[in-house]
Amino acid sequence: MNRQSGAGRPAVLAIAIGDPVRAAEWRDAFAAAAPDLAVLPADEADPAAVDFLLLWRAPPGTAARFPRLKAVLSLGAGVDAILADPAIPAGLPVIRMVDEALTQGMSEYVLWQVLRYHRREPELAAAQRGRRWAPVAAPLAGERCVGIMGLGELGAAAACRLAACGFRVKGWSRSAREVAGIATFHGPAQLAAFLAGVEILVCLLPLTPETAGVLSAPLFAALPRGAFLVNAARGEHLVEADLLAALASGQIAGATLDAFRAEPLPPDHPFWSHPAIIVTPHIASLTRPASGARSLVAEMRRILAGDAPLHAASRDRGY
Ligand code: NDP
Ligand code: OXD
Repeated sequence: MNRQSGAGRPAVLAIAIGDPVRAAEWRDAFAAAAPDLAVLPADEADPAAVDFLLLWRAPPGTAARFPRLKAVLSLGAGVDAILADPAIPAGLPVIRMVDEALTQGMSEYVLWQVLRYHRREPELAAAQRGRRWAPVAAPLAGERCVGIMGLGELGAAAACRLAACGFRVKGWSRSAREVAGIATFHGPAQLAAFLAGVEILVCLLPLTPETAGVLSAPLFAALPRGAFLVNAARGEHLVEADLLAALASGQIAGATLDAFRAEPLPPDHPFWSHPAIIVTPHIASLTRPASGARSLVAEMRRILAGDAPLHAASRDRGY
């Protein structure tokens, strides 16, 4: 770390990740990124000696067990679960995962799914299943309008990747944003203008009280008939019954879903077998331990040096 905790000893990071294999990978990655940082599993640490806590899918109340934390670090970009913990101390910084590899992975996932729908893969796949030779013409990218909800770290990069491929891209955020080559909209008042003409809609919003349930019947109705949906954000953004109804009516022609209200998606959930739904198991972009640990070590160094972290979530905004 090159820095002491302030108590004349190396800084201590405790890891609270449910999956033990993943926890061990992260421990190794932090040891490589900061050999002078003491890293240990949260349940083996002396709570009063822990400076930083890495959290992923830990039970509520976990952070409150450590009285001297300087910050909580999130293994994921989304901090909704951490901020929803009623026991998390009010002024404690919560650091989001912002990492180039995570961003690149998400842009690749979005590009993959957008190209599937753009090139009419569902129709081609159905034709193949029926042994039908059924040529379909796809428009060129410049004739296709893609909308990205959320123009943050992930959404803005995905939007730029799509624009670089020639798509017409619109983006929607909470506050006004300028992104080169993207038509930008913000706030509830501009949502309808954003959605108009969007043939493939990608959700990369954080989960907050304002965004929960945003992917619902009124939003689907504001898209052109036969639009496609890609939700790589959170399951709670989607009103599941509204999607099923929109698919049944043809208002939505297909959906790719990566995040779900219940994960793992229960075996009897209708999404698994729906012919117009692609399910991926929350893999749109996985945080890679090596680069993720480097990003978080940089944040810990800033905090130990008395500087403001770059990627602290805002408690007021909820993301
Ligand atoms: P950021 O915080 O960087 O960006 C969030 C964007 O959403 C910002 O542009 C923000 O607007 C916008 N936004 C927030 N609230 C609203 C609102 N009420 N109305 C309109 N726009 C809003 O987040 P990231 O890009 O890093 O991550 C986004 C989400 O992606 C994460 O929260 C997580 O849920 C999901 N994710 C999913 C993964 C997966 O594998 N499926 C992997 C990683 C993340 P503004 O610019 O004005 O602040
Ligand atoms: C997430 C992540 O927030 O995996 O979903 O980073």
